[in-house]
Amino acid sequence: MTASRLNPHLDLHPEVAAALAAGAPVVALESTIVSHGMPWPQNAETALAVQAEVRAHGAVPATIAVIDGRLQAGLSDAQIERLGRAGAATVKASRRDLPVLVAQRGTGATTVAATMIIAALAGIRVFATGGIGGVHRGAATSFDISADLQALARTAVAVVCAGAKSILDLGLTLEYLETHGVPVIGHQTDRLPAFFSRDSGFGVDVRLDSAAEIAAVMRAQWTLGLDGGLVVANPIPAEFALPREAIDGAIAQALAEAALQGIIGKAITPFLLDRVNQLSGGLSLAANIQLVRHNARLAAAVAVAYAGLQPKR
Ligand code: PSU
Ligand code: MN
Repeated sequence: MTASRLNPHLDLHPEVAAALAAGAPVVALESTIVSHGMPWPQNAETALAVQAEVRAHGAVPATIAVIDGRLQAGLSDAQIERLGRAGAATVKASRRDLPVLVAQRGTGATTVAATMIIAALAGIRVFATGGIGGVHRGAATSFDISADLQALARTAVAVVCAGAKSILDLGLTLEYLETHGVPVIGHQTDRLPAFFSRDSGFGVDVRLDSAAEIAAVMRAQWTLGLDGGLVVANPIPAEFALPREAIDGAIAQALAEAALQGIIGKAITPFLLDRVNQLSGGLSLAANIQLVRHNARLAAAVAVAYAGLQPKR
């Protein structure tokens, strides 16, 4: 690891440091999906496969986490394996956890929000994940709105995802993003995808069909001085999509169990993800793995296109 000159708490993997110095494409990847989003060993296997997808499509992967108080962009395979084995024993680190982990030299797996913040500190503008957090169902009384949405409002990173799971209220999530000026781009679709399914029933803000068009919007946004992020919603490939009915029952049951057990705060999303995985059987995990890999390929193409728009060094 190389200490970054950009921030005293940031370390870059040498390969990431070299790519950034050369203006070469880099794709950030999150680590909560490893620790809290999938079971061992598929979590670590998927993290490595996703990194390989990014490489195969011309960019350098930078999986992000906090290790012993250091913000790290780019992890070793051994570090990924450690996060995968530890699973939910690792702290799930969102925005507000970062200062505590840094000051106390703790270790945390970063959510979309925290990954965006660290990516931006490192100068990485494209990030691939599975699904983003959002406004939870019942938020009118629970106030549960993921910090991912505030990070999207203020952090200049494009997040390639398969939309969001319908454990969330997707309509309210779109309203929140609109209020905060976050473009929601559909890649080759005008429908907002809902993670396992290609259509949530809601539309996106704009449909763009190529990585080059997406990169052009990113560049326009940031040269306009509009500092926030963008959502690039990339629907799961049709051959891996699950019928809505196959997943709706699992989501309804998981939500009911969470309410019964009084699960709230940062515990709720991991609880719901885990229960939906269990209740829908191996089917949902297989789809999850495929969509993350698919997002990594698009993110690499967007990073390549975006790097091509930057002045040469
Ligand atoms: N949704 C998924 N898979 C995930 C997550 C959300 O389908 O792995 C993870 C991501 O790391 C996301 C986080 O940033 O959960 C959101 O948690 P919360 O709702 O507590 O902000
Ligand atoms: Mn929450």
